[in-house]
Amino acid sequence: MAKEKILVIGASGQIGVELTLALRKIYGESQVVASDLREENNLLKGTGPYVSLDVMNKEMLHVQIIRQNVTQVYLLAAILSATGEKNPGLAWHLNTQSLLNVLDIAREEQLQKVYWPSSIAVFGPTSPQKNCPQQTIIEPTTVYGISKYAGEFWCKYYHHRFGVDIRSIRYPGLISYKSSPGGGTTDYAVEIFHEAIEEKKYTSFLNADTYLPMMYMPDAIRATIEIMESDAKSISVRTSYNVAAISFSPAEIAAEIKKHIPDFTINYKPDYRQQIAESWPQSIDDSIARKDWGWKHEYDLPGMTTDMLNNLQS
Ligand code: NAD
Ligand code: AKB
Repeated sequence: MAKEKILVIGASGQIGVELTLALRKIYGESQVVASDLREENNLLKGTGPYVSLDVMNKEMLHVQIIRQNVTQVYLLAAILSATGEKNPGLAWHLNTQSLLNVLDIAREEQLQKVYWPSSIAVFGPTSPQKNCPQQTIIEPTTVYGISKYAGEFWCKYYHHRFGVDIRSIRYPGLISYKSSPGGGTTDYAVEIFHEAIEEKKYTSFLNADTYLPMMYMPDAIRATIEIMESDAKSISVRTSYNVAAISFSPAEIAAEIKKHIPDFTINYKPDYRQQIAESWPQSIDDSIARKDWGWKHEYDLPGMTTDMLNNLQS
């Protein structure tokens, strides 16, 4: 069997950096090509091949996939919820056209597998707020959520119609220390750690009691690799899987940080992102991912907080 050759698109972003490094550990440095519109992230430098690539340029993308003998694509390029509301047309265009470009090429070149993430942003104010199930009322109110929901059905369509083996996870808000988040509503949960260490205070753009589903990056990377390595027969959801780990509010994470930094203080100045956060569920039911491919999170709020602070402080 030919060796896998992986192309990561959007590799300099919050997930891309850590996912590329994790994939290189598994498949070998030269087998994982990192690509992005922006410059190579410093953490990736010297760890494997990098190409500058605009996913919207389908011809160039196709050339790269053929030239590099790519067998799997991880598509991470997107505009996230908060930035999307500032330029809805651009967010829709990038988030949907990038996926269609990759799906078309995957069909034509018969790529072995494709990964594309969706988000809890597909859910809207009419979805259940607690333990939001896989299948429920889904009426997103952000352009980001609309683009992700449409994308999920393109994935299902290309799978059923053309046999493209595309797999997807609805990530919650992701918390990481290696690379910075890129314009989401859940970004406060990363910023708070940096400010706690540097300033010992933080002004949250979400209200104290705004609960959102979240996950620590090591769990998210493991979920991504586990779903991609699962037997195709175990993947019953070809739109995108709910996955969950922790749910907390700004007040709760601040209290957890305070256990490590006793003079840390938080205040609240909600902005336009409050409305986005309120449109999303507070917690997610991921029982189907747990049953189908054995998903299980490891980090809870205290474990994640300790690890974030230790890593940022060192
Ligand atoms: P990010 O904004 O940090 O990274 C996206 C990367 O894509 C950036 O490096 C950007 O330069 C690149 N990019 C943008 N336009 C491009 C183009 N035309 N061609 C090539 N590259 C381009 O985002 P992220 O947080 O790493 O998210 C990755 C994926 O995961 C996205 O689909 C996002 O919707 C999804 N997701 C992320 C989270 C989260 O909390 N980070 C949660 C749910 C879903
Ligand atoms: C965002 O806040 O936009 C992302 C997401 C949950 O998709 N972190």
